[in-house]
Amino acid sequence: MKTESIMSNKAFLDTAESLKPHLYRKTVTLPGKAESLNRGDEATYDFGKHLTGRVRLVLSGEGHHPDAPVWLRLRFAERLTELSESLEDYRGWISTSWIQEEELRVDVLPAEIRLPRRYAFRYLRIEVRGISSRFSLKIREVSCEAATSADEEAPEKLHFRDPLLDRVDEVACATLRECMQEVFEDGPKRDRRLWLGDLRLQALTNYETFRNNDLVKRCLYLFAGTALADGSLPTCLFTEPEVEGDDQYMFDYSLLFAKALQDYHKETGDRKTAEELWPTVKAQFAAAEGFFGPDGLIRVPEGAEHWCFVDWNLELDKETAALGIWLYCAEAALSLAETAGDEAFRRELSEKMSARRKAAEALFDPAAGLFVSGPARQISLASQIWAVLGGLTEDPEILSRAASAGALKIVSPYLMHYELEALMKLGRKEETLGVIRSYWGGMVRNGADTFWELYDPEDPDGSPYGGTIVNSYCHAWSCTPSYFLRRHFRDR
Ligand code: RAM
Repeated sequence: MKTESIMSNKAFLDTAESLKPHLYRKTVTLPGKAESLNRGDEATYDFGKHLTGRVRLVLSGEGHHPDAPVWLRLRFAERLTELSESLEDYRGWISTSWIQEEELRVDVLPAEIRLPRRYAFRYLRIEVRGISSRFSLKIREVSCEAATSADEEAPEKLHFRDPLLDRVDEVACATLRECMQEVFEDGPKRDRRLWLGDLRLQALTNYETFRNNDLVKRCLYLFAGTALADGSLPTCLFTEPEVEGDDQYMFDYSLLFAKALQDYHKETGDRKTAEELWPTVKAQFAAAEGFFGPDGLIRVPEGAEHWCFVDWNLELDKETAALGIWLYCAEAALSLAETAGDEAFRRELSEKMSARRKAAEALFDPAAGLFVSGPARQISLASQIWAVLGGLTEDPEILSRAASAGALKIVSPYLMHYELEALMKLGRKEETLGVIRSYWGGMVRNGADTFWELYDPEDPDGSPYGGTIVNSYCHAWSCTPSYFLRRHFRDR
């Protein structure tokens, strides 16, 4: 087997570096407003669409020669509602430094100021916190040089018969475009980095839209290049000042590397990459073994907190979903093993799959007709979705039965994607479309021009981080309606 000699992390990272994308840049300029601003005044600029880029302000003074600095507070927001919250009131556990807010003192006017950071926003509010009473501030111009590695010409505009689907597709494409930077970022506001689970969904949608397949390849090599000593992959990675994997591992994200690689191989036919990264796939299956008990079922490791993601519903028991994810990714690994000519691994894995499918029968509650999870035998939508995708059931009614039984709900568009995959697998095409209309359409009705990190229709402003001000409202794992619509529903 020619690929068994594992390439070094350095060689993987060199390949990733050679695939660094070109960034397309476009400047959007807004003229200043007529009014001049005094202490306590503010002006809000609406750029009309979500932008990711660098901001420039052109300022001047009016009246007496400026005899004191101007003290400004700038707030950037993806949604207008963020401007009604304040940094001081945020009590959540995520760093407040994510909040896109700056204070600035300008000593000399007129001035042209280029802000040093990159922002993700549609709205900019400028507030004058301090200025001498002898002059006023005039904002002459605000502009943003927006950047993306997505070629905007690439996705042809689709025309659905239903205008809501048109809008959902447009917003989904905008979401992905904004997250396509030097890597597939999860969100350009937060966390601005490459996450494995997000990558798989971004790549899928990219194949139907911008088709920057080298960016997918780059991200796959970045992960392979940041593997830990035991070969397992970090759940996310940083690229600045240099590439470094995070120290966190998650069972599901690590395994989804196999699925992302299989998708990429299917899409591009790039066999060399599939072969070079095959040992990385195997290492994820080796790492996953530690989570199985002798009965072939998953056991949450003692004291483990973030061992597996699945969804942001904090009450979720993840054991059954994790088993489904393992089976789903194992299916992908079987096909990659064939490509890599690794017959021994293929045989061993397929035996394990049969045994674990058998073991999973213990997770089925025949009275409820549903899968349960964990010691409390929790019934969740997540467990049913992954039971379907893991091949544990083909029951076309299972998801609707779970919903009627009051199963624990989904809160992230990430898991909603897998619900759509499950519905499609069960042949429920109309319901898939129905969910796109109601769930992603729901965000559109709430004014989204990019799709959000979290959306719970019963609680649109909910956040697992203790405050919406740190939520990301342009989050790539939310972009997959364009994948479904463009692949399966072009005739609607
Ligand atoms: C958040 C980010 C990211 C996601 C992880 C699990 O921190 O939103 O997109 O993959 O959670």
